[in-house]
Formats: sequence, C-alpha cells, structure tokens
Amino acid sequence: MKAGKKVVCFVAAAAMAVGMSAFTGCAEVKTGSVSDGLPESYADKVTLIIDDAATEAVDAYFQVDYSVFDEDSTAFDLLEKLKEGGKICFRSQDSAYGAFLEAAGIIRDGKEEYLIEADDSAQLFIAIYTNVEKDMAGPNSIRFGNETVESSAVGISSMSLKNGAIICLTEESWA
Ligand SMILES: [Ca+2]
Repeated sequence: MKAGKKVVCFVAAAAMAVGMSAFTGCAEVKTGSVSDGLPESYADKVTLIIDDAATEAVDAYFQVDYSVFDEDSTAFDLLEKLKEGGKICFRSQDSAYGAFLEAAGIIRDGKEEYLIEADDSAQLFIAIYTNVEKDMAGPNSIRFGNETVESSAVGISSMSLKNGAIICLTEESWA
C-alpha cells in the first residue's frame, strides 16, 4: 500500500512538472515577428541579424554582397568576414559539429559589445535561424518583414548561404 501511494505521488509530481514546463513555454513552438530595425532589401546581399528577443526591434544587422561568397561558403564564413571587417564580435567553441556559438555582438566605438550570450545557469543558448531552404528545419520561425526564417537544422559551420540569405542569431531559453 505504502509503496503504491508513493508511485501515485511521483506520477502526480511528474504531471505537474510537465504542466508547468508547458506553461513556461518548454517545447512550445516559438513564432516571432519583427518589423523594426530591418534593412530595406535583402537582394544581392547576405544579411546577418543579431537579435535579442527581449527588445522589440532587431538589435543589429549587417549586409555583405553575395558576390564575395562562393557556393561552398557557410554562415560561419559570413561571421568571420564581418569579424575581420571590425563589424561584429563572437565567441565560439569547436565541436564535432563545427563551431558552437557562445556569444555574438557588435563593435561600437572600437569595443566589443555582446548582445546575446549563452548562459548555462540562466538556461540560455544561441539559436540560429535561416531562410536558406535546405537548412530550414522549423518548427520555430521568425518573420522579418516579408521574409520568414526558421530554426536551422545544422550548425553554423554547415549552414549554406544564397543570394538574399538571412542568418539570424538570437538568444533562447531551453527551460
Ligand atoms: Ca530585439
């Protein structure tokens, strides 16, 4: 009897935990829409967006002519190009799946200013979105004006570019 009661209690606690995490957004499909702070056009460019979801407008974007890339260029090449050009800063670690992003930001007055950072204690990670069809995995999506990006199926080092590509880095919670 006693053991049986314990099991019931455990199940109830587990159900409560599931209910609570659903309430706080765990496993929910995230959809967003941002219309402020965006470029007028994505044509002939590759666009990097760095967006802190806690602020309404897009926090930063950078555009590079698509012509400077080739077919094999990746989203990581885009980040490196912008870093070399003194536009952005980022921190990453090498993993079996390529670079694993830990933080990204902008250069303001010659100084690194991180806008988004992974933080294990706060259960935050850097989420990457793309509008390049072959990497779009859903179900999470964000609309930037008329363009929709979805969660990337692959890591930043494996993500493709295209004419009009939008690569978006943002901070999300896994809790
Ligand atoms: Ca924002």
